[in-house]
Amino acid sequence: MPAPTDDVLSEFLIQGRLVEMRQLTGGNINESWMTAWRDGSAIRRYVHQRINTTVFQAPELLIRNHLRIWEAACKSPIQPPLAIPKLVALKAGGYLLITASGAWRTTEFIERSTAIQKCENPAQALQAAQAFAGFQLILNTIPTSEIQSAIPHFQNVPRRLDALAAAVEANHAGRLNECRQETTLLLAQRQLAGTFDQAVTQRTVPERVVHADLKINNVLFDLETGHSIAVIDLDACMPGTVLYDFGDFVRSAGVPCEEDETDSAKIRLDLDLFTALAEGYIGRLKAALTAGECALFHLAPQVLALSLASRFLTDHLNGDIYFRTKFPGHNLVRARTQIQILASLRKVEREMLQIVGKISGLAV
Ligand code: GN1
Ligand code: MG
Repeated sequence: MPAPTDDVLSEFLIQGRLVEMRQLTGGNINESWMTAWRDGSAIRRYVHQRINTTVFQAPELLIRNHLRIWEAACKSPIQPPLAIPKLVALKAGGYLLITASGAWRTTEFIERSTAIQKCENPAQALQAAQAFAGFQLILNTIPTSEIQSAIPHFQNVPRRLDALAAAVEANHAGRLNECRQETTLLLAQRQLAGTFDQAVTQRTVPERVVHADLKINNVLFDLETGHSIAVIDLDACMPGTVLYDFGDFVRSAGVPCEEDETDSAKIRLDLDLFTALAEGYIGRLKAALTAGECALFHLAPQVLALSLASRFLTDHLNGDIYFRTKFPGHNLVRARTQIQILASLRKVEREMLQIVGKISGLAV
């Protein structure tokens, strides 16, 4: 889809002359561009996003949630302070621009920052985890009734298996034969899939507002010090469980490879990275966590690997209609990587339980 044109950019309250524009290619759902504007001697940068309205059917909800979280972040006493993207207003008021070229939103770029695609070492993992925990401390101040999920049932893993079963049944793109083994394996994981829902229903795990996209590339690091300074991509913030977030974080940041890695030697959980992730996240949040949450953190990454594997495979079977793909069969490659992550997590389940037990103070 085309880049934002002048008639889109000129609707936002941005001063100066456009001097640079480049596409940011990291996301699987929305499309993003960064621009730089010269205003006298100052250069200011912005991020413009075309919101995927097939996925986010009520984009105004994203703005409402963002503003509520912004308010909570401004009031938060956490130290060191954590930045989140600041929305840029429209000249006509409001923050969401609907045009023939899409639903547009602009945020200020967080200067002197950089994102990473995978964790290089435990120190980086610890930094990222502390930032996500800090963000959770901010979210903990927002009642769940004040944030509305932009994607219904997003964290419901059993429904992800139902969607996979339906995709198998329909075999829309005629691809079932190449992935029968994977679908059978995933569809057999009903019990694991129900882990969170069961705990929430039994009230051993509370519902909180959570980020729901705790990938390593959603933390920004200070270019000079390497300290984590910001959390970005608030689109999936919704009521849910921190188990979902921690699971997503570990399955992405604890396995030091890309999401479409094919070299099986690289697709395994690194326990040193895991220890740092758990120390930074669970360690910092400890006082706010319940025993029910602490008892399931070691299983959460398995649930998330299962969920994402099912989502990628479903999309492959449906003909790649949800996640952006870079080559034919991309979603199948991604699904296989998550399946291997799931197997790797199973092998070290006991070690993970012990590490979490030590950090949370919960006897194992
Ligand atoms: C999508 O677009 P991105 O990278 O922020 C997806 C997440 C997945 C992730 C996998 C709204 O996030 O749930 O975990 O891809 N976001 C949505 O890389 O579905
Ligand atoms: Mg995202």
